[in-house]
Amino acid sequence: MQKQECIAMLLAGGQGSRLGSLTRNIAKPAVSFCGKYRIIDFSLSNCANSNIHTVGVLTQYKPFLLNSYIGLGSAWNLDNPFGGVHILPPYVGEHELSWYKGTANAIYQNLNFINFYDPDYVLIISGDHIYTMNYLSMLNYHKEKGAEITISTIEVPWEEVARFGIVTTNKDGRIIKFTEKLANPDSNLASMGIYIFNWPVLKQALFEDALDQNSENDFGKNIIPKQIEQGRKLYAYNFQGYWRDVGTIESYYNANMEFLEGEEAINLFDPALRVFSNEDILPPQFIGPKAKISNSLISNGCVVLGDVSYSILAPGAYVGEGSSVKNSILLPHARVSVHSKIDKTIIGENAKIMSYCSIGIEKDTIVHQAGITVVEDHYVVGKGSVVNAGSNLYSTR
Ligand code: ADQ
Ligand code: ADP
Repeated sequence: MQKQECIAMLLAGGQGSRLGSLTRNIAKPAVSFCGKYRIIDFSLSNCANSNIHTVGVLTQYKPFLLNSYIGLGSAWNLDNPFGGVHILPPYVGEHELSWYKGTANAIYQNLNFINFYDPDYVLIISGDHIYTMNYLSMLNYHKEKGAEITISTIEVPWEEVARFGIVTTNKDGRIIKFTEKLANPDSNLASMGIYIFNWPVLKQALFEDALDQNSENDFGKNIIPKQIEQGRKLYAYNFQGYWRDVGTIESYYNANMEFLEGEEAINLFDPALRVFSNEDILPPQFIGPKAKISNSLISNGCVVLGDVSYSILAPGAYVGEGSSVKNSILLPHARVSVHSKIDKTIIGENAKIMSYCSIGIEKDTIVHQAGITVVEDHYVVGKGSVVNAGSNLYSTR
């Protein structure tokens, strides 16, 4: 074993209940994103691109697909003799039969893992963010500032501040105040939930937190505010670039669609910050003789016989003859049969829309069907659901 300067702990255990039926039976980080990727690809690729070769992935909710997807980490170049990707399921000990409580508890239960590598720094990241970042730039900043803890931050629109931890800094970038998900904070500089800790500082903070009966064992709610209170040196690393927390259907839909706009989202062609994925090997996409496709991402294994515009098709998706798909996202192996019209819809993995359906198009009878939810003005067809032939679904909102 080679001593590592910095190892990463990737939090991938959240249920993602706000993604509703898309996370039925799978953890949020394993949800398909932007065609050929899954959400966790971005964080794992960032580790590889930052030369962080040891990554502990903390799982909890429905980890099966996530575990098999990550495998040995070869897809992200993270399989190596001196570190690698390690899946860390919740500890079930003799006296303790508990799942991870908060994010801090998840790391606390794996202190032995970190001890084994005895790093100087621990990078804590999350499995449900879409961004490319070289963590070494953040680590350099952490060292330059002589920080004990560095939090990566980004300015978010004022309407969204309540979804985030918000920091206030002095002129030097030192964090003087941190509030977690408050309705009216006094800044819009949000924590990205990405932290670098000096390892001894993290260890001590987690031990103290574990002894505190009133703590929810959460980084945002407990650990960070407590460290500021204790006078620790916390700095904000102001990240410049694209970053999205895709925790809700709206943010998930919008982030996907941003990849069709080109300029604003991530440059997926950047050789220094490549995004890797462990996509199944599938045949080349087949575009039929009558198909019309514009402004869309079409992945391997797709068959398009109808019309597709402003949409993203994940591997193995199918659009039958006479059907049209607009402003929509088809997740892996989703199927739209013949003569159906689909607009502003997310179709979950393996879900099927039978023939002569209309979703989100005409204002007509509203058919309620199991497996379909309406979020804002988008339809979500749950993973594995079937929409019967001839159904007409339209939101009156
Ligand atoms: P949230 O995004 O609400 O806020 P949280 O629910 O704590 O954060 O989840 C963070 C990550 O940890 C997610 O990837 C989740 O899947 C995972 N996770 C949650 N509980 C876990 C557990 N017990 N075991 C393993 N993994 C777990 C946080 C910060 C805010 C910040 C936002 C930015 O608290 O301050 O602004 O992230 O998105
Ligand atoms: P699938 O093979 O995908 O199950 P079919 O091609 O057998 O579907 O179509 C069957 C259903 O499609 C019928 O029950 C009917 O509701 C609907 N359907 C068929 N033709 C029409 C049409 N011209 N207009 C509207 N709905 C139709």
